[in-house]
Amino acid sequence: MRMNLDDTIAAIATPAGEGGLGVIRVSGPSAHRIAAPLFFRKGGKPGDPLESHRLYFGTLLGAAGPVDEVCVVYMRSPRSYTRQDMVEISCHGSPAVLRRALNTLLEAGARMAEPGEFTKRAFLSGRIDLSQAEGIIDLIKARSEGAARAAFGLMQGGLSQRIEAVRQKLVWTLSHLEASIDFPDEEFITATDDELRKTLTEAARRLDILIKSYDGGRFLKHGLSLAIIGKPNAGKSSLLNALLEEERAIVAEIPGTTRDLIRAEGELAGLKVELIDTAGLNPAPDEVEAEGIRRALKAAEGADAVIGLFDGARAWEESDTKVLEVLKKARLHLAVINKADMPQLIAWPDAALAPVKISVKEMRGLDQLLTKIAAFAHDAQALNHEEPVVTRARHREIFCRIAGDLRRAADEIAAGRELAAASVWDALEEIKRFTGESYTEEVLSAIFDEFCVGK
Ligand SMILES: Nc1nc2c(ncn2[C@@H]2O[C@H](COP(=O)(O)OP(=O)(O)OP(=O)(O)O)[C@@H](O)[C@H]2O)c(=O)[nH]1
Ligand SMILES: [Mg+2]
Repeated sequence: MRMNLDDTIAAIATPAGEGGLGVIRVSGPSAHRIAAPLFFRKGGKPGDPLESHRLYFGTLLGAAGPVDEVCVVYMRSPRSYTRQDMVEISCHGSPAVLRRALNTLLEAGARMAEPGEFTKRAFLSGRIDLSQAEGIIDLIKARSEGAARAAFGLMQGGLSQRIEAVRQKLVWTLSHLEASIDFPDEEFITATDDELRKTLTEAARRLDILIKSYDGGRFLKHGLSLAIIGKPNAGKSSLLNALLEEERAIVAEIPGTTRDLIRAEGELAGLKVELIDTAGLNPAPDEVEAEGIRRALKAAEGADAVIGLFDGARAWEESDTKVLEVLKKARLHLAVINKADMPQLIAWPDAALAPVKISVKEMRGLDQLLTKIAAFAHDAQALNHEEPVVTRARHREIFCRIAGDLRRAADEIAAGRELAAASVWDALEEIKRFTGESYTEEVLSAIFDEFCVGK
């Protein structure tokens, strides 16, 4: 990706296809010089200067005549998305019109923008830090309410503020550490070892909270995969259909109805979820069932969370023991007894694992089940809107390294303040990587290549 900020770039910012409106953005030092002569407003003439932050209605002119009736706004630097001079042109949302309008701008001297180049300029100009740029892309790509909320927080600088608070503590700690290193003989009053240790561990603890929010955050962004396992006829397919509120999987009285995995995406409790219905774990399967069971076990192993579904209307069987065993291997697991509308013959064998009781037939207990599923994905902390949630692996890795540096620094104070100071410096370097104050071209490309053209 080119880094030249002096080029004036242009791109269509709205998705391809028919639409009420389509928007073209132009950013760079020549934005006004390129765009203004192409715009003709009633009572004016082409090339009339545009006032900043004022919406104009008129005609966009191409070499071969008028292109479209448009609204145009000029945003003078630094009050724009990129902090550069920008022009935004709203045309009718026709791919043909937009292409022509864009070509007109390119012929007049703009260069086609690369993916994410507008946001990259916003970052390079210092309007946003790197994590906020990441929030913007996450927001564009958010597929559920929860993901959008987390991305919005990141874009607004929710995580940056937390990290800034940590950084200030580290700067304070460092000033005390270094004062006693630089002037060992003087009677400087610096914080005691205990005070410094306390500050460092407290900062590490704050990072732990953020790190802990990652699982919930990751699920918010990518969705939670949830496999349903159980013996034949327990009602797995019925449960999948009920949760999705559509007849996705075949339900029948005949055991062994589902033979292959059925994957379906849905939104449960504001959360993107991929549900996986599986073949019943029949202890004496035929050949096809045996393959289905292998796939079921593999799905349970690979899923983020597993529901073990038991049939309350039947006595406990060997196949239930197998289901329970597989279930408990999953880090996030939930035992559910179905068919609560029938006389209960099941004797629950595991005092340590309390099952949720439901009846899919009568739609009973499903709310409680949904609450438990939501709790899988975001513990109370991640659900709390005030708290930023970590959704990106890059952030989690950096926070883990910082927390490690700080704990090491706390341990090192007793052995020598120089040692501890070096560890705090390491932590400050990591913070710069988070904000993008120090970056490599590789990291930037990895982030901005995710963007679409026009953002
Ligand atoms: N009484 C009662 N019947 C239910 C309930 N849930 C499902 N069933 C019935 O149980 C039978 C089996 O349901 P399925 O959803 O196909 O069961 P499954 O676990 O997917 O079965 P396999 O695919 O064969 O492993 C069907 O006749 C359902 O109508 C319930 O809550 N109460
Ligand atoms: Mg089934």
